[in-house]
Amino acid sequence: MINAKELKKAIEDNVKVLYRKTIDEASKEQVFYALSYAIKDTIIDEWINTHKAYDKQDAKILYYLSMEFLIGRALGNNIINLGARKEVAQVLNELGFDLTDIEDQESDPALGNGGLGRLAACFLDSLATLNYPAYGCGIRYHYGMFKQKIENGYQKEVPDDWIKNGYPFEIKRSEYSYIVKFGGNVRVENVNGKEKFIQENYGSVKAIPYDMPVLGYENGMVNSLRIWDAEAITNFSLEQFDKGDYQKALEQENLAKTLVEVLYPNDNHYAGKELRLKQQYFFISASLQRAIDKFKSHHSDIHMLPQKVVFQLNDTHPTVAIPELMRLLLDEEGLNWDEAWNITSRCMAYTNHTIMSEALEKWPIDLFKSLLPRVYQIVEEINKRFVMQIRDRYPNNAAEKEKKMAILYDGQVRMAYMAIVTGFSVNGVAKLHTEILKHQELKDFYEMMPEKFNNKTNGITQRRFLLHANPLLSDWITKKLGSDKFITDLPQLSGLKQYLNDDKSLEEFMEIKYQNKLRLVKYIKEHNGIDVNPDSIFDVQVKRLHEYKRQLLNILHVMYLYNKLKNNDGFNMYPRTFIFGAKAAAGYRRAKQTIKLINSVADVINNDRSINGKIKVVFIEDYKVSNAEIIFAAADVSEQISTASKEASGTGNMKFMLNGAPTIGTMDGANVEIVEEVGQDNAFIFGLSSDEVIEYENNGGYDPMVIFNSDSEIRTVLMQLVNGFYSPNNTEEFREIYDSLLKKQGHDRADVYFILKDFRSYAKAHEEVEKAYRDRRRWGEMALTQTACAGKFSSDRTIEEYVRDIWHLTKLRLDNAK
Ligand code: 9GP
Repeated sequence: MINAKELKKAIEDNVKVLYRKTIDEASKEQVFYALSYAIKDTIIDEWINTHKAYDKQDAKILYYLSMEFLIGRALGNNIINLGARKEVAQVLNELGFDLTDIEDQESDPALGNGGLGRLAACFLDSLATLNYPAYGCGIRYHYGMFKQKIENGYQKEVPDDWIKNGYPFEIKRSEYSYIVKFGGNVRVENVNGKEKFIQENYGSVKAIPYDMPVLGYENGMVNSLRIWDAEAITNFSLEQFDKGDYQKALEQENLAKTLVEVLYPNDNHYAGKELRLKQQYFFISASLQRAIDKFKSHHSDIHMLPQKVVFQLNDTHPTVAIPELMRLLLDEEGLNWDEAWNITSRCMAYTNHTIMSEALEKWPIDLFKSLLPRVYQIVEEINKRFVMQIRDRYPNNAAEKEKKMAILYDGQVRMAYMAIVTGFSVNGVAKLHTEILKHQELKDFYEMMPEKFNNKTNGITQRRFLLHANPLLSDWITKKLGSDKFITDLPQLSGLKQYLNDDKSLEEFMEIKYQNKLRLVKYIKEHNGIDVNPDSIFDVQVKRLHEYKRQLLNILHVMYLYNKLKNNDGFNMYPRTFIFGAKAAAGYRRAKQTIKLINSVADVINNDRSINGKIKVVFIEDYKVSNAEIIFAAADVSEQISTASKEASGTGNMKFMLNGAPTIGTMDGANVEIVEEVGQDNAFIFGLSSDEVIEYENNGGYDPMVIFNSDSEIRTVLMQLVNGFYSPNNTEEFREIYDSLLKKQGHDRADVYFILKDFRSYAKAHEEVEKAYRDRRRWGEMALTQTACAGKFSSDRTIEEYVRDIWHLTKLRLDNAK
């Protein structure tokens, strides 16, 4: 518990010590640091205590291995989880500062791209809240996800130097450094009749961990997020200098410098760059070496590892953990193959987050082999043994099965297959996704090893996305339910259903939404300079920009509405604000063109006085965790419009739902389960089903030209892409987008994401949205239903399922816990 007097003194003292200033002279940024260090001080004992309890209770530990942790700002979240928001706000008030202003000083640690990294961050929050011993293991990228600027409608990427001024919530732990080796060759020696594999002529770096505290909610539990930084091995370099091997020493300096420099800004798309594989091996090797050492400090028998350690592979990115653990067990621990395999396959579990083929990592064998020569030998052996199994099991069609399932095939290392073959669990992230994996994408594996497959529908943490993001709503819920138990038990929200028939409660709920809309209006004015009408419907699509997520469908529909407004005097439209927020990977042309299109449409529509502000289009620059919180709380409508079958789960959909925004969406990912919870009547569903999409993909039969020729309104919208309507200075600006919808692409089909096919049913669903919104009571009921039914989508539920079915962890007891 925070002691207000002590906290005040600590802030004042920190300002003095850090900046030689008194509090009345301090800037907001200085107060941010002073407060953050004070908060860290209050956490530190619990952090130490938690890790002592790990040791004392000989706890089984989860290592959540992930290239990305999109944690967002820590200060506010830590204060929330300490249960001290009101006290801290009060103390700051007394010192003449506002807590929200101070929180705004923190740079957003953006060590992730989107859903995958944010999920990892939500999981850490839930693990600590539920008392499960766990480390998040990742990379301390010096530059996180780029900051997005919009210039003249185009996205511009600006480096995100998030640690420039130091990050108050991390501790460098040099004592746990490890060496990671790259390249060279492997020499085999015979030692006492046993083969010994020695990697030589390699380059190496030192991996140094930085720990960040991950607080449970008011339970005294503090887990760690461990992110690895790289340094050159100085003494080794000196030795090289002595030998005159100047080049080698420089290479090591360089390797260390570049290794952790940047996060690859690709979401659902793998870049195939050598540096990326180096990053993967770097953090995996260091994390595994540390996990084994930690285990060995309490146990003498390495065979016990699966009882005490479990590694979850967050997508294929950390899969090199499999051969690396084998290497450590074979070469360092001296086990034989069968022993090492037995341990490895019982320690490793894999989560698949996508069926998008461009996201499934495959490494060219030559690259893999030259970078990780010993690890590659092990991959070869794993593959050889698996291929033998295939031949045994499918004597009549072995060649075909090998083509579909072998880890090494066609000059490539197929990482997902290695994870499936080795691990004891393979899970998808929403029911529909898991079914597609089992019966389409990974059907051969499912047939061969069905017992490994399971579903874990994603979730989000209500501590950040309700308590922190929407304090008005959380306070109201607490009042209505007579308790704040929902903070750690989200299904309690179902208690709100009793207010669905209560006009007064519905009005209160709508008033909170209105206040949150005003907060967003202010943000948009400050950041975009656009005036937005808070009485309009806030229709929001925020997520990474990707063709399959179909921001294009959304903006084409806006263009269509605008045409209707302009051309049809009788067309009566409820005012709408279409809000977009999305970053495009720097090298993703089509995505960047879509951003330009949205901004060009915004320019034309927002400046057309003749439509009386009936439509506004806002592209929020630099969508990130901190502004996401403001956006979710203010949304009336949640756009979840991916081509069915493509979005594995989605988690933004859950954040909107929790904050009372009904979904307009396809039956894709977790939308399906959201509809299950709220009922068909409380969602606006449209478009092809996943089965229909897959059927068209496999057997053809869809020609967008037919729609273009027969639907004049759609045709007009498409023509406006190429007649200068939105790009008077360059009619070719959007030609590629136009072509992608109508002309055969690399794929052999046009409109690969079925935008024209789904357009009419999307427009119809929007009409339904408007109809429902016009009926204030109905809308209130619908909106409250979303929040009341959101219980299932807490990451606490997801984590309990992982623990029950995969990790088998035991809750830690904390003696000094509150
Ligand atoms: O695209 C999925 C998204 O649907 C899901 O919610 C998220 C978390 O499971 O993972 C995303 N996948 C990736 O970013 C790459 O596999």
